[in-house]
Amino acid sequence: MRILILGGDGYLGWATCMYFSRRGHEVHAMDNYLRRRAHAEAGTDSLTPILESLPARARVWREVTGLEIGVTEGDLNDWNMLERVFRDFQPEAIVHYGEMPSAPYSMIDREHAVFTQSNNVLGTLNVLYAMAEFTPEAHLVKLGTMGEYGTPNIDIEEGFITINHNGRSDTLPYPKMPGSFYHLTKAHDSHNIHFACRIWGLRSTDLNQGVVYGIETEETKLDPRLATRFDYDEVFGTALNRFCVEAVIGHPLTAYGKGGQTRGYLNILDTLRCVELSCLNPPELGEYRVFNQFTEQFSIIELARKVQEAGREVGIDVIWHHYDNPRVELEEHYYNAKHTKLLELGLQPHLLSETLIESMFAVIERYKDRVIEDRINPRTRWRAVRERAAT
Ligand code: USQ
Repeated sequence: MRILILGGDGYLGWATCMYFSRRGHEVHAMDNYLRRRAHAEAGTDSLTPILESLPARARVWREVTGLEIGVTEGDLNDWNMLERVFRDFQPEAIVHYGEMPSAPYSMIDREHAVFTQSNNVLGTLNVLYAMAEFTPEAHLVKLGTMGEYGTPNIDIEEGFITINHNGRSDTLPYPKMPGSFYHLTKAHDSHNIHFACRIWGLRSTDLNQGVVYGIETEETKLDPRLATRFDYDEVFGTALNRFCVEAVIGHPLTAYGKGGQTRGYLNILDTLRCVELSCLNPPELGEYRVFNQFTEQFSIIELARKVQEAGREVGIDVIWHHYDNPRVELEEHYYNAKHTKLLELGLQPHLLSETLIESMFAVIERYKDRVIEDRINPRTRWRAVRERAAT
């Protein structure tokens, strides 16, 4: 299958490029390096050393495996470039990770919020137009987020809910209540994608993914130069990945607030398999479907305890602090999200175990001298604009 991977330089994007290439697909990666630029501006970096560009990564991939990955260094908001990629490559599937992925980044200030929304929402709108014009039969596999739903006090369904109202019934998109300007972009994208499927007959799978953890895949292990990025800083790092780095360097685990915040989590290996299952089982033309992509749910305190137990096994003394929560979110709440559709397609989850956490510790240990410790504690406050206005 010809697969275009948007955001092919990122944590999941690069791992996905190699995964599909190794399984015989023709892969083309596109990326505008926005995350590399954001790190350079903030003085932070990936824990794992990664090669300087996508062409360099593709060169080493060819050297190690003999396989080709095509590359375009460019922006989804550059229509001429996007048009050229779609015309030349004629993708059958488009795996779309090409967005600014961080909730804290989107909450820094007005400029970051506006950039996040225009980059993500307009970039995806361009992708929809490119599909409608050049590859109307292709399948868009779009990375959405479980954060689109927020934390409602009822069960979360997979994308749609049947509502009985005043004696009538309909199946409608599940209500959205995202928790950051970033998470909101994914909800806006979902509406645009659903609309494009309805009016133009496009097809799409919206993957509402939970928080991903893990540092290695079968392909990254082939050669250290094939590492994918791994962020642990307060802006781009996510809960479990951060906790593992914090444990290894002896920093208290940064549990925000009461720590009852519960989310869906999954191993990076399962992300790759879920995206593959979606590509291999496309929806009908005109269909917009939603899969909730996670394998287990945990609260922050449960995660901290797991990291602490894994630490005990390998002689690391792990402590955690309840940090003043920089976000505005429920810290104790009901959470029960359905996630059966990918299992029905054949997903066999890699569940979180102490052994897995210990193997993450071992990889982190190798690179621990690269950790910039003063970028770990939370700084980005959701109410910053109101706090600034009040002083
Ligand atoms: N949290 C802590 N301590 C930390 C980091 C996070 O207690 O050091 C808490 C947060 O307050 C939040 C929860 O952990 O309650 C999850 O935060 P996160 O930073 O791990 O993940 P989040 O901001 O929700 O975003 C991440 C990805 C995003 C993806 C989302 C899936 O960055 O791209 O969309 O996970 S989900 O969380 O299901 O919405």
